This record gives sequence, structure tokens and C-alpha cells, in this order.
Amino acid sequence: MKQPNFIIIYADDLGFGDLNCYGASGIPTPHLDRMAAEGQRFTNSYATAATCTPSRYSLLTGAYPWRNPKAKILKGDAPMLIGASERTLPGTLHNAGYETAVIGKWHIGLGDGNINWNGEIERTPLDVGFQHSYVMAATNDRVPCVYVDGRQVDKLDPNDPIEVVYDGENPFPEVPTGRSHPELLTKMRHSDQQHFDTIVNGVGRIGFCRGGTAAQWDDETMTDVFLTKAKDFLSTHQDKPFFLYYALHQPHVPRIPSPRFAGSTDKGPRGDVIAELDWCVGQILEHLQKLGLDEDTIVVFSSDNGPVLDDGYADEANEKCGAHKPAGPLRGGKYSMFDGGSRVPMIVRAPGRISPGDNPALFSHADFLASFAELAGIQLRTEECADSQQMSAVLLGEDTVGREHLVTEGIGAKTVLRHKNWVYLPPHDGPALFVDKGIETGNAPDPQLYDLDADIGQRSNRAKDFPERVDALDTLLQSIHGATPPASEAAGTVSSI
Ligand code: NG6
Ligand code: CA
Repeated sequence: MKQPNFIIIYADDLGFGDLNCYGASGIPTPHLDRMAAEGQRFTNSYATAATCTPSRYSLLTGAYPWRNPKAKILKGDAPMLIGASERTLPGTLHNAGYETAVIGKWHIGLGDGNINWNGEIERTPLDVGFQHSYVMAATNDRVPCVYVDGRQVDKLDPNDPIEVVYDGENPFPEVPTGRSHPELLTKMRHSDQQHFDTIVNGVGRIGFCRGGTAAQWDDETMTDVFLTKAKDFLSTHQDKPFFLYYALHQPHVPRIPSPRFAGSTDKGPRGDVIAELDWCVGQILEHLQKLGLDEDTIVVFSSDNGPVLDDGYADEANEKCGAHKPAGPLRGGKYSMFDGGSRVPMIVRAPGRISPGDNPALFSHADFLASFAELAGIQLRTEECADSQQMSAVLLGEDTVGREHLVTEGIGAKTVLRHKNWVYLPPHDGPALFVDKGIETGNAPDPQLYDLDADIGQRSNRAKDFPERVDALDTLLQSIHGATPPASEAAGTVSSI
């Protein structure tokens, strides 16, 4: 069979309950609902972490995130996490003749520790298997707020060089911050003590930045910028097998949609950017159809971690949420060890190759590497796949069982084991609640054991009823992980971890 094309459309902080095809009703998501009706809709698909960087590290390398101790939420000027000789999903596909591109959010680091924002950036996605790269370095709430095109900042005026500084006092007193000039926060105000550094486009960001004015993004046009690049890549490379990693920035904060979607839902900016994200998916599917690539292209839609409402800006996410449940029936959300942190929507569509249906198979996002390799006809030895398991039959809808077990992590690299219908959380120090997010962490002094078949909301801890199962799962988790690393946090806020 012809080598299929692959597209992974990866949302940022979209929850298990955010889409209508996953039981919601408050936000219009017609394109994803159609994609789910035409493809496989997964109900036990897990990102490997409850935050972005570790989760995306696994997506691209097939390795569990704690294998790299630096795979934690990165600052905007952090060095590249993926080693020069590390196997990657895009590199593996490229070696088999694929043209590969990343467009959107990166957040896996750039450079070698001292990024040359004003010249050639040394380590970029182009060094880890992508031939085309148009990305934001980290997140939309972190400086620098510029696009990196290949190895260079796009639209940079050499007479206005960029300087980026994290930590400490503002080194650029002439550049307004949200803390010093709250009256300049014309688009969105912070709700915490992190999102009020350098102001870009009327929004306080994390980190300090000066210069690069012509290169700065407008949050309102970011969707169109990335979508246009993604469509152009598909049009240009339609004759080759290709892999596109289209890393959407929605619904991560700051949530600023294009004017077309501002106010389009009654859920405030978070609802509006989810509606916008859905539209992007529709645009990609329509473009594929126009190019006649529908049947040759396996499109995966998923999310890097679970949902959060207030994540640092006063954008009425809580106030306007109403009856909508971003994590659906799951407990916890972004950052959490409970399922709401890492169990996410996943839809896989390729008309003609994949028949429609619901699929409860257990699947880890670390599995794309081995599975896509198999589908592309690439022979990989098991030891080359790190933690990635060959699950192509799952993606095609031919297998509805999948893995026997997988591991995910909450913030701070605290691991959780899912084994068949059971979830085991080892005891972890720390607060039970992230008070500023309203999200339960999963920390508890005693082991926790949940039977997801009977209790998808993880309310009834069965550890005392099944001590032998707890012991067996603890042994299994340790054998996958090694010894549990020491807990690092004290206070009940995300920023303290
Ligand atoms: C956290 C930020 C949060 C978000 C997150 C990264 C604070 C208090 N919170 O540190 O707003 O940016 O990092 O999100 O600073 S992620 O989806 O990229 O992991
Ligand atoms: Ca995320």
C-alpha cells in the first residue's frame, strides 16, 4: 500500500470534555464532530504528561518524559531538549522519504543555552528531523513574542535587535510591564503574579524582552499565520509523502481569537478560541479534499494535556463556563495526576483506510513513533523505539484493546500508572489542590487505586480493598520508571513547582 501522509493537529490544553463529540454542547465544534463521525474516536488516549513540554517531548521522541530530566515546562529562552543523536518521529519519517514540517507551538527549546535571536539560531526543529519549521519558541504567554522561521526570527529588523531575559528584576526599565503600567494592558489583564512582565500587544507576558518590534506577533492574526503556512506546506508537498505537525496555540492563554471568532460563543474567550480551533481543523480537512489527498492522509487530532480555566489571565473562563465541563467526567485537569491531566480527546481519520467507530483502546502519545513508522513501512527494532509501542492497528481501528499499561506524569514529573481499567497513584507529598487553578493535584499521603470501569471520575479509592494489586502495580511502575524521584514542591500553586 502507498505510504500514507500523516498530519498531527495538536491542540494546547484542550480537555477530554471540551468537544461536542465527547459529550459537550456549549461550544460549536462541527468540524471535529464530523471528523469523529468519519473516523475513530478514542476514549483512552493519553498524552504522556499533564503539561506541554514533557508531553510534546514524548510525542516527538517516543520516550517517556522523565527519561530526560530537563523535560519540564520550559522558559522562552530554554535550550533544545532533544539531543542531536536522538531518534525522532519526523527524523524517522524523513529517512524513509517523507517531507516533514512543524508549524505552530514548539516549546521544546531552541539553541544551546544562549540563543542568538538576531542571527542564525543553532538548534531548531530543523536539527531534529523537520525540513520546514515555522514556530513560536515556547508559549503565547512567554516572550519573545515572535515567529521563528527556520533558523531566524521572521521579519526582524536588524536595527532593532531582540534581547530576552528571564528571572530577576526587569532589566529593561524603559519597556513597560504589566506590573509597572497596568493601564497599558488593553487586551487582557493578568490574574496572577507571573503574567505581568513585558507587555506585547496589550498583554503582559512571562519574561522580559526588548527590541524586535517589527517581528512581534499579533495574537489576533496568529491563527491565520499558522493556518496559511500549514496549507502552503500541504499544497507544495502534495506529491510526496509528508508529515505535518500542526501545533495549534489554542486554547492556551492568553486566549485572543481573530475578530471572526471574538464573541462567537457565550463562554468568553476560552469558548471562542475553541470554536476557532475547530474551524482550523475544518480548513485543513477541506484543503486536503481540494488537493485530492483525503484518502492518502491519516489525520490525527489530539491535545498535549488536559484543560484549565484560569491559567494566569482574567479572561472570564471560570465565570462564563456555566455547565460546560472541560474535563468531562474526568477528575482534575492540566497539571494534575488524575486522568483529567493527560487523558485527552483523540480522533483519527483517513476515509477509505480507517472505518468510523468508537475506540476504547489504551494508547499513549509516545506510540506515534513506532506506529507511524510501521504504517510507513519502516523497520524499527524495539530497542530503537524507547517507550513507543507499535499500535498501528489501534490507529486504523482494527484493534480496540491497545496497550496493557502506560505511564503519565503530573507537573513535577510525578508519575501515575494506568493498567487496563486500573489507575495507580503512588503516595506523593504536596498539596491536594492547586488553589489558584481550582485543580486537584492527585497528591495524597497514601496510595490511590481507581477502577475506571466502575468509577471514571476517580472518586472511590480502592487501595485498601486491593493491597496486592497496589503492590503489584507499584512494582510495575517502578520497573518502568526506576525509583520514584523526590517530590519537589511545597505550596499549593503551579508557580511554586
Ligand atoms: C505555567 C504558567 C501557565 C502556562 C504553563 C505552560 C504560571 C503561574 N503559569 O508555568 O500560565 O504558561 O506554564 O503551559 O506561570 S503549557 O501548556 O505550555 O505546559
Ligand atoms: Ca499545553
